[in-house]
Amino acid sequence: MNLSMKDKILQHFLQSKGEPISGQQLADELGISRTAIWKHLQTLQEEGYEFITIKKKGYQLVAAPDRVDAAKISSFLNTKRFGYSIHYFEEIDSTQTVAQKLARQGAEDGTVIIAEEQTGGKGRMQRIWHSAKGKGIWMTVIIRPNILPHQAPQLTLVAAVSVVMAMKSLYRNFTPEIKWPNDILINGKKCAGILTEMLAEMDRVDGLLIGIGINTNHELDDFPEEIQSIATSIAIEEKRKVDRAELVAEILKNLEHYTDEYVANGFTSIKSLWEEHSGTIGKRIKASTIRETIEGQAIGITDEGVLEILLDDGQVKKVYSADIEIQN
Ligand code: BTX
Repeated sequence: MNLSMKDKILQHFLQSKGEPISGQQLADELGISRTAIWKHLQTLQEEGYEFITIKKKGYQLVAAPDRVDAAKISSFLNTKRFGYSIHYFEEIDSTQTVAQKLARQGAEDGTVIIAEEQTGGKGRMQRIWHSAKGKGIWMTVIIRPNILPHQAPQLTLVAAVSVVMAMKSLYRNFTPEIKWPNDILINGKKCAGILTEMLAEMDRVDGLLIGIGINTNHELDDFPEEIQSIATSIAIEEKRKVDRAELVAEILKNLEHYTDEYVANGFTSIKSLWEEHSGTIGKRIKASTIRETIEGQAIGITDEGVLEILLDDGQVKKVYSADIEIQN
């Protein structure tokens, strides 16, 4: 893990779960002087972490700011390679843009770009993704599976499954559902969106940028008015604020696991997990494509992630890209 010395110190405190740590012990373990430890603690205090000194025991972390920085995420991380390189920003235009640059410079598989706030968050098809400061998870994971360009949409489905499974393992008060292609809805409202971009040559994928946006600790009025009726957050549905770093770590664990499973064993198990958690399959829907509007019953997805709709006249239509509305 490429943590700075300051982050390594912080990680020790976060993992100590409130127990004091002796300055000498920390200095010995990290191979630096006690003065250097003290200086790093000063910097952390300036960033909003609060420490107290306990006689004969050392320093105790008593308050931490609500951030999704590398040290915080690492303290929950349980992966083999994903999340070992984390690029954290207070504010950024879009994590996708930075990810693109880093991927071109050779960033390793599982590199994470995450920000507290995005000023130019991107949705699909040039749409805007609202990314309020400190409220959500706005991150891109660079992955480098050995696949062909036509398989890339399947990895988008892997990402949706990873997010839903992470929510299901951490929260109890709601059931998230995937809306084709890649929205995560809770009680019919959008809580998360996924945007996948690809760096590829004709016959080879260099990398995929899996952009994940999750409304996490928003109250309703943290959303701009125009989306208040269609958006929700985990905090609204779970009825409590949640730890964003814990959710990030859980998603990274799943994304690594399901990507490896996909590369080793193919798409079948991912496809059935996706269908199992989908709120679209089996429902009557209206799909608006650039050319037409189609109504019918969503009956499944193909191996390419294409949606199949059974029309009233018995024909099955394949939809590659559309906005869909689920009808009651
Ligand atoms: P999408 O095109 O499916 O969704 C965009 C639409 O969703 C908007 O037109 C608006 O109606 C609505 N919307 C915008 N912001 C929100 C929000 N916060 N909650 C609910 N609804 C909203 C989905 O695109 C893909 C989003 C990916 C976002 C991530 S964040 C990290 C990464 N960086 C980046 O710039 N984008 C991705």
